[in-house]
Amino acid sequence: MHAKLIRSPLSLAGALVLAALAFNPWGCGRTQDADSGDRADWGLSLAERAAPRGEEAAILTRAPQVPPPLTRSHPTHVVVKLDVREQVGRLAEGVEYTFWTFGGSVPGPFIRVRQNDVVEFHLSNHPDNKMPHNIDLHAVTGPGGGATSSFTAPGKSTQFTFTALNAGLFVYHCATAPVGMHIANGMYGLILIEPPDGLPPVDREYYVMQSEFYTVGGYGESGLQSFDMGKALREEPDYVVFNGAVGALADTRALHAERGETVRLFVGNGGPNLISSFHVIGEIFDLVHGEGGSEANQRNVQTTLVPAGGAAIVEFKVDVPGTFLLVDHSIFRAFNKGALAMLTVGGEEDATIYSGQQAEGIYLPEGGAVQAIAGPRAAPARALSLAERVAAGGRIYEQNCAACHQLTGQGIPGAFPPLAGSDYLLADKKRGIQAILHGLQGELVVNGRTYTGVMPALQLSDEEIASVLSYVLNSWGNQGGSVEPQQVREQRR
Ligand code: HEC
Ligand SMILES: [Cu+2]
Repeated sequence: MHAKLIRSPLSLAGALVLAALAFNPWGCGRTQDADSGDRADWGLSLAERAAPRGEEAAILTRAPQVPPPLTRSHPTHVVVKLDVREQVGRLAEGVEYTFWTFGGSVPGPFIRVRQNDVVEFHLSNHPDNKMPHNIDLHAVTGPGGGATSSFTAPGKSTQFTFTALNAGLFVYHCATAPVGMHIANGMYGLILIEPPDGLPPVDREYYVMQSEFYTVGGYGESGLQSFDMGKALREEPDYVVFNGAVGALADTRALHAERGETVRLFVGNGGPNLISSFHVIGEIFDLVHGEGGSEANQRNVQTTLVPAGGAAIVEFKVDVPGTFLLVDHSIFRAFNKGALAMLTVGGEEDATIYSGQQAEGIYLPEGGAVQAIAGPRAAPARALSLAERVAAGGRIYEQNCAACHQLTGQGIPGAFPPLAGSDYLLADKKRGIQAILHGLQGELVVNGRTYTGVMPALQLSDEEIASVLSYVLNSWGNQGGSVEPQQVREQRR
């Protein structure tokens, strides 16, 4: 496995061999040197061997993009410039949050350097910011991982230099007091230290980082939300997300690959508190670099743990097309708190690997038709205006519908039909009333796609059904309109 991971220096020619041998500090490489009998460089001191040549600016990328693999065969002097910005951004549909960010995004930019590179690190704190910040890179050997040298007040810059001694995938984060709050507000990212001979080539590389948010309002409560210290202390997040927001990697923003390609995910966990049980529904990791270490240490893995302040590299070949969901398999986090991303795979079906559904029938052991989910009943105090009805409907939607139809109303391809732009619903809003009152099952075509799932009847009051459907009609570019409680009453049988 080791030999597969690191290209053998013996396979490289002439001077390249010397360079590769000289800068390959891995034990395995040394053994191979000895076996090869080529000792031309053995007289060099350690310092001479690792001396960087040249200088370059690091390419930084925003998640989910990853900088291109390094092609250098020697270490160099790399300049990394990162700035901190405190800014309002989207946490979920209709929910905003004042993020503290590295580079204006959550997670911060992906940094990619080579083992033994000398990294000149500049941290700048935007003058409009309110707080001092610093950075602790887990890839740094030195006090505080750089934090003790990078405390930066708003409007200031600091600089320190480190040598990337150890290969692997590392988390970086702010470590200014209160540390937990700086991390909870979004201050983390990943830095990859490539081994001297790089990682084996793959077709696609992506950057995915999990983290939690603790908001004063509950999940989905709209408006600008602020940090809730009490929930953070109790480790009870309202949101658990990939790449800084609910749906950051869903629908049009999904990751993509074509059938037959190999995919490498650099997975980080900013925490601040939770350990991730990282899983891709419908895929098996062919290789895992557990805890982000430089060696692949496991094959054929279903779910890998990613510790808070830790990482993992997972690789798999996509053999069949479809939508694959990336989740934290602590599953309520995925379907109820946002820890759900999508990888869409294009290409031809392969029935020898996956047939698709081959039979479908109705199985009703309890004799009933559709089972009902009980819910609270709100007593209407007075007639609501359309605006009030839509606002009330938004909350009902988040609690009763979003788990399946998604906060964005886009549904999930193949499983839950969209409510945004649904030709089925928009042709006749009574169908929405019927669906909620009595549930829905059997074949259903929405926007040309066939769905065969089951929607449970929901025990909502006339008032609530009127509100939630008014919200749906007035959201996501739908045509508008309203549903009144009286219209719901008429549909009850
Ligand atoms: C447990 C998952 C689930 C929940 C919760 C749920 N639905 Fe559905 N819904 C479905 C499924 C599955 C279908 C498709 C049923 C079929 O294939 O016959 C559907 C179909 C629909 C349809 C018709 C198809 C379309 O896209 O227009 C509407 C309208 C609808 N749901 C509205 C709602 C509303 C409003 C809520 C919340 C009050 C809700 N649903 C809650 C799963 C769910
Ligand atoms: Cu900070």
